[in-house]
Amino acid sequence: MTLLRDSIFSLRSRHVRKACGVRARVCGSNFGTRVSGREDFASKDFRALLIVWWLFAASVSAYSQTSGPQILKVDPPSWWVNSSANPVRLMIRGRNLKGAKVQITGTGVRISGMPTVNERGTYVFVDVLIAPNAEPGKRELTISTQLGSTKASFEVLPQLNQQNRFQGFSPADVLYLIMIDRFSDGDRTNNDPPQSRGIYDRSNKFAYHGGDLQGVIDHLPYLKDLGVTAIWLTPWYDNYDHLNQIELKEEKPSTGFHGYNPQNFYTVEEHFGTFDKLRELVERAHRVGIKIIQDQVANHTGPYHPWVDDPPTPTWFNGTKARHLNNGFQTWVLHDPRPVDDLKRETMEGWFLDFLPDLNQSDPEVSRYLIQNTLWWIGTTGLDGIRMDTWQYVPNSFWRDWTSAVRKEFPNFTVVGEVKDGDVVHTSFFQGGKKRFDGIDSGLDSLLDFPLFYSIRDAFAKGSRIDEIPKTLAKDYLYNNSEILVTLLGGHDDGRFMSEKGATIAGLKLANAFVLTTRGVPQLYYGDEIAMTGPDEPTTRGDFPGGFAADPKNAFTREGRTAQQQEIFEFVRTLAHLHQQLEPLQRGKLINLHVSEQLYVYARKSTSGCVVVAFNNDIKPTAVAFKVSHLGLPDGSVLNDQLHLSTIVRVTNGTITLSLPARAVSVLVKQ
Ligand SMILES: [Ca+2]
Ligand SMILES: [Ca+2]
Ligand SMILES: [Ca+2]
Repeated sequence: MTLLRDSIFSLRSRHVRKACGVRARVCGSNFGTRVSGREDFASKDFRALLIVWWLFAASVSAYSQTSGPQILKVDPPSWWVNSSANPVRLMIRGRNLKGAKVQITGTGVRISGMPTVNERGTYVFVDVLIAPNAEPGKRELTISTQLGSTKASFEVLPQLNQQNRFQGFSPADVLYLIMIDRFSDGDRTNNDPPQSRGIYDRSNKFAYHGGDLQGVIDHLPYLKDLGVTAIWLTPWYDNYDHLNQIELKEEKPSTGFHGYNPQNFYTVEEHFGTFDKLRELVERAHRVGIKIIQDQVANHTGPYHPWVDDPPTPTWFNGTKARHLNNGFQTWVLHDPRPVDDLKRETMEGWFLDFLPDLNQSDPEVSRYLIQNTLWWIGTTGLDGIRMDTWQYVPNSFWRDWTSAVRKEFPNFTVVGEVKDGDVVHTSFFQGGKKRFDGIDSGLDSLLDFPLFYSIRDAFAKGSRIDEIPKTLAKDYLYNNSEILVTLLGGHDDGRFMSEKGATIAGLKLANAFVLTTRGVPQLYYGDEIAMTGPDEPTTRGDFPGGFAADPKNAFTREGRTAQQQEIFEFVRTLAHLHQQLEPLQRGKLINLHVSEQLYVYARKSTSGCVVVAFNNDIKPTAVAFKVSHLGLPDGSVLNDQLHLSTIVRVTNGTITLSLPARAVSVLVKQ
């Protein structure tokens, strides 16, 4: 009975709070003015009547449900001891939850404060405090209303040891982006799972193809041999289980094989494997010195997320399925100190492609949910970094809270944000480390270097002027820290390098040599090391040959590669290993030595020495001379070309004179 009375009291007090909140402005204007004593008493009587009416209405509304509570989901399902996020807020989804009270049984845990329930009685928010000495194991939640009670499970986890976990990434790493569905099918039993029958079809480029986490585990030795030290995996969240009738591709329904349309932020997509398989991948990658970077989405959900029809709070999304802004991608207004407010709102709150529900991070429950979700994936798996999707469409005020929560729990962690733009002025605005004109430091470490990506494509694929590259790099001062930017020549949202008009293997080699020797954190895209083609999305997301059982050739092995594939593979492998072996390529300062229309020579200089890199992007051979005396290379120094070991140059009169064949690169290191 005590429980019942508490429940009624808590429910009523919540409704009273809400009533006053909603009416505050009206109350203030009507009742706040000094009037005669008689009128004042009348007003008080009216106010009392109003409160009684609200209490009555609240009770009627509370008991209009006719069945006991049902629980469908608890987010997060677990948390670990000694976390900086304590208490952890549970969002319990179910039915008939109006007036719900939550208890937790078991040692070392307790409910903190009163739960709150949304208006439809479909979500309860409640805080759980975990004692530092709480024993790991399952705990039981009891959710009760006047009409009954039900149980749900919550697990206390041990805190993962920091060693070899939560490592972050740095310019010493070589990243490799894998689209899970298209890399390797290591487990054929999950290709057409019972949960989501009928969306696996390798002959359909918009369907699932069977790639999974086991396929990545199986190829860790391949990646290690290639010289990769960190893998960025496209999102592994559970995506919708059926055809997407909203997003038509070539006039046909699509699927969420790419992972960017979550229907559940706390589960691994069943086509990719299980949570245990993910943990196994992280552990086994760490054992061979490879880090794992998770691709996260915080701007939106997939179009079929259960929240779309049943939002946990009235302001969970910006707008509703029926009534919302459409994102017009007027992104320049985001760094404009004099923005047109409506345009800014459209870009920040508009639904991506008009159908991806835009999360409202200004709702404190949304913010808390997203922050905890990020911490949960890191804290339960031990992963090392995050690539955050659609960074610029989320308010900086949220990112400030999100990055500080991540850093508080995992101090070495690194985050790279996706701001897809070719303009350094725009891109650099989003990097953290200092307050911008909006008075906020987003805390973001790194950005995908798209301005440089476009220059790389122009110079090395299309054969345009190479000096566009140093011209782009000359704007580095706009970044707070350009050394940590992630450099790339290909990714999953753009056509492949080799499908650009004019692309050649020679050009692809130059592009790889540049990415792996310039400043920043080099990122490779799966399959570029064997010159895969694909002019658009999703053909740029083709299946890696040999990753799937029926494949006639296995390009993961030397025997399975064509002569041309072997040539580029060996070249990328050599550069990736040089990047690991030559410390100046990881931490050295970038110094431009010579730039002309199709020649670019630079050094990477650190306290341990220097590496000189020279490009001829012209279709005819040439010679170039450049000063090196300021690099600590005295006359008589002899340098070897690491890519053609028979090539030796000598410093004379403080100068190196170098002959370069057509479309060639030299990486020179002092003997
Ligand atoms: Ca599979
Ligand atoms: Ca699914
Ligand atoms: Ca948004």
